[in-house]
This record gives sequence, structure tokens and C-alpha cells, in this order.
Amino acid sequence: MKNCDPFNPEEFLILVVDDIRKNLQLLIEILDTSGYGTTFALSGKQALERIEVTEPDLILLDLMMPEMNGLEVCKRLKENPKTEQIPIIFLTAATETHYLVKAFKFGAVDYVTKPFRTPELLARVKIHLDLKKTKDKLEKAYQEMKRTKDELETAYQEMKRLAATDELTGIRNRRSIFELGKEEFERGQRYYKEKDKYTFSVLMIDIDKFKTINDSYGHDVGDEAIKMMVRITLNCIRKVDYLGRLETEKEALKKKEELKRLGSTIEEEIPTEEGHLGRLGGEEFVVILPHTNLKGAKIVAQRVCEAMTQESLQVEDETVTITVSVGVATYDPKDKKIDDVLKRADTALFAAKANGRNRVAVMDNQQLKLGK
Ligand code: GH3
Ligand code: MG
Ligand code: MG
Repeated sequence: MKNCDPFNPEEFLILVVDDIRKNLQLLIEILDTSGYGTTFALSGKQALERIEVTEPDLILLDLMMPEMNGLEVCKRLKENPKTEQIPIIFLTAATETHYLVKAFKFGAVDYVTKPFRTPELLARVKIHLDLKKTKDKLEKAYQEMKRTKDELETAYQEMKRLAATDELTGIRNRRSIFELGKEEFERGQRYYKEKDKYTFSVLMIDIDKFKTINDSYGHDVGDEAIKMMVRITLNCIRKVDYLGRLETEKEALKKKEELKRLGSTIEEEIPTEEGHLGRLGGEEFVVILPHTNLKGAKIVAQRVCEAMTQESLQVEDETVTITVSVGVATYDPKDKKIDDVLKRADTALFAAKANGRNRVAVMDNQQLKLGK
């Protein structure tokens, strides 16, 4: 990358470190005359103190100094994240050149031998300031690019979330719950063969006489009723253990194993994973219950139906209650796609409606069974 900005010495502050005052004066004069900002230190210790309060862009550092020599100063500066980026040029006597390998190892960028030639000194100072500036620019551009990438990633994730979310209720929308249904179906196809190793069930839920709620109380109350229905259903499909604690899949599986060992059949009725609720549209919803057979799904469906009657909405001095009808179906290895399972659940739902609403109907294979 070409540095297009004109080089302006006034932009830079150079720290000169030398224990001999005469050397210092000479160097400062040369740098001052060229337009650089300068500051100085007469010992290694003083140099470190100066760097604490000023932020030099480059350091001209004498190699040999009493007490703390240049190498030690260099080492300390490179160990400190605040100062490690400052370029250091060593000032060495011709007899000290064998120290240079060490100086470079410690992080020096260059050296000038004393007595130095002014044009060479200035050329080296300029080139390292230029390099540092370019490096800083690249670093800034890189950080900006990284930030933009992070922002894009966040925006993309948010977009993906929104595209899968029902706006009113915050649960999965139609597309998202169908996608999950397809995944679950594939899981079923893959694992069912291994001796009934895996099955899942679906619930189709529809609010009863919802049109009446809208007509009587208005659309906003209708919306509130939908949100209430979702909250109640979510509570019913969450995995809770006997103490009402949220249960992890691992805990649930362990319990299932234990019940199996004891010869109990109740194990079939405990779904081992949280169910997934999605809104198909309007006041129609689907629940997908992984690791759940028909018996277990029916229990969850009845729980949903009953829980609905336990809560109400207060609209001024009126109490609004809602009921739901639920159709239940389970994966059958003969099914070709998730729609086949959903269709059976829909048939069951239709039957639940036709038989008085506020009830559960189950499609056991092709046989319809009405609850309550
Ligand atoms: P059924 O017991 O047979 O299901 O009767 P229903 O009245 O619930 O069914 P119907 O399909 O006749 O009416 C559904 C109503 O739901 C009609 C529509 O205006 C309303 N609806 C659909 N989406 C929304 C929504 O997002 N908010 C509100 N407030 N109402 C909605
Ligand atoms: Mg010296
Ligand atoms: Mg309805």
C-alpha cells in the first residue's frame, strides 16, 4: 500500500535518550531543525518515566548507558502493550556493534553508528516513521473491517431470527415450524427403523370460536388472547420434573431409563425434550414433540386444553376466557413426509371441533379417538 499522505515532521514526537548531554544537544538540534517535535532523557530510568507521560512516535536510544542500558530499556518497552509498538532506533559506537543482534532480538527496528551522518540519521528516522504510520493505518482499517464484519454478522443473525419469528407472539412462524417438522421427520425416518428407537408427535391447536372474541371485544383483545394462549401452551410443553423444576434432556432420559428398569410403562408418557410451538397463521398453532409417542402427546394435549381454562383476560369489568381444540398424531414409518403427520393431526382437530370443541382428538394410525 502506498502512503499517499505528505510526510509532515511536525506530526511526530521523537524521544532521544543518551547519557551524554553533548550528544543529546546535537541530536535534538538536528531533529528540531528538520521540524520534528522532540523530547529527551539522560538515562534509561528517565526514558521510561518520560514515556509514561508522553507518547513518542519513535525513540532514538543510546545502547551504552550506566545503570540501565539501552537493551534493558528496549526490553521493558516491548514487554508493555502500551509501548511495544513504538519503533526504536539504537545509537551505537562502532565498537559496540556486536550488541546489535541482541538489540534486534529485543525488537529494535534499526541502528545508527556514532559518529553519525546527519542525512543518514534523518533518512532512517523518516523511513521508520513512515512505516509506523502505514502500519497504524492498516491496523485501523483492519479493525474497522472486523467491526463491520461483526456488525454484518449480528444484523444477519437478527434478520434470520426475524424471518423465523412470528411478530405477534415471538414464537416460530409457519415456515420455521415446518422446517423443524421436516428435520424431526428425517430424524424419525433415520432412527425409527432401529426397532422403534425414535418417534415424535405433533399437536394441531386451534382457538375455539375465536371470531366471537374478536367480534365482541375487538381485534386488540383478540391479539392479547392469542398471546395468552401462546404463553400457557409454552408452559405446558416445557420440560418440568416432579418438583416443577425445568428439567434437562439428560435428566429426563435418566429418569426414563430408571422407570424402564423398574418395569414401568409411565416412561412412555414423559416427553424427554421440550416441545416446539409454532404459529401456522391466525389462531392455529402446531406443537412438535420430539421423543414423544401418541400416549405422551395426548397427555400434553390434555394439559394444554385444561391449562387454557385456568386463566382469563380481564377486559374492563368482563372476564374473557378461551378454550382450544387439539388434534394429535404421531409419526408413522409409512409416512412419506411431515405433511402426512400434520394432515392426521388436522383431521383429529377437525373431529375435536365437530364434537363440541374444548377437547382433544387423537388419530391413532387411521383410527380417530375422541377425548373428553
Ligand atoms: P372455530 O372454533 O371453528 O375455530 O371458530 P373460529 O371463530 O375460531 O374460527 P374462524 O376460522 O371462523 O375464525 C378465526 C378468526 O381469527 C377470524 C380472524 O379474523 C381471526 N384472526 C386471525 N388472525 C388473527 C390475529 O392475528 N389477531 C386477531 N385478533 N384475530 C385474528
Ligand atoms: Mg553512552
Ligand atoms: Mg378457531
